[in-house]
Amino acid sequence: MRKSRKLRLLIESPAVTTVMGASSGLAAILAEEAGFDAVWSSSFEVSAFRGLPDASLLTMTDYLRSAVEVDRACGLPVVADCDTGFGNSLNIAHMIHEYEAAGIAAVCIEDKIFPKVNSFSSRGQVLEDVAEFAHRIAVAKAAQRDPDLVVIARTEALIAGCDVNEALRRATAYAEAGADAILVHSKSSVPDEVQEFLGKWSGIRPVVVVPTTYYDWPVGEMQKAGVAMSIYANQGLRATVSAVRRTLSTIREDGSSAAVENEVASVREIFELQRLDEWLSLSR
Ligand code: SPV
Ligand code: MG
Repeated sequence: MRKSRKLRLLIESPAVTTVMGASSGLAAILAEEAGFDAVWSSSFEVSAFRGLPDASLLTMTDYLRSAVEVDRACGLPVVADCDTGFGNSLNIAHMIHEYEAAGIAAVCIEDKIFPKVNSFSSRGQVLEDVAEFAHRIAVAKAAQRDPDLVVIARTEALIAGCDVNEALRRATAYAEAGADAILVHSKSSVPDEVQEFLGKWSGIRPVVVVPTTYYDWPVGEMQKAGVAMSIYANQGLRATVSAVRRTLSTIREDGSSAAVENEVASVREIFELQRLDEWLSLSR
């Protein structure tokens, strides 16, 4: 079964589809091992691992390459963060052709203007005109050949300081333009505004959330509120930074790695994640 079909079935099931950020093949393997349903190829993570800010510096090709690496490394469907779609509606049609041909199950585009900056940046966010963005969604849907490819329209209305009614107005326009799902992003420390959105939502399309700041919201509660998919966008990146920082400073201070040996993964564990034995069995 194609991964796009797999993802569609997951979204249509009553349980919340849990999606973990992964921006390397190894991160994807760990997300699969932990039991997540899908992986999120995050612009924030991909940029950060390149030592760059999430500020539209990388190209579509950079992001596609990372999404493909993640896709090949695991059996999970990939939900690709495609920022604002890398340009206008022409770029979006091209993006759909490229991502679909590469086997990516879902793409997500957001209603901000290019160049964009990460949603949690203190720099003000500028929203795209709602009719223009709805047109881009319609173009994306017309461009797909695989009927199962999932096109997620993400509204940044709440991120930009607008109210829930504006988020609903935008989400409705995008759903009517053909979006398969709506991502409503929020930077509130509690899920109140997302819950208000869900309470007023017509339900014509499944709703995706990214509980980065309102993290104290278990999936069981999300399900009751009507969430279809939850994306844990950057916890892997943040865990990596904390663990690597701690390990490096200990080695530097102690002048040896003795104190960290019991904390860090063994070389054998890495071999297992790489499936080294399986690869070696290919040789004569
Ligand atoms: C990402 O992970 O790149 C996202 C989610 O788009 S956020 O960082 O919250 O904007
Ligand atoms: Mg992003």
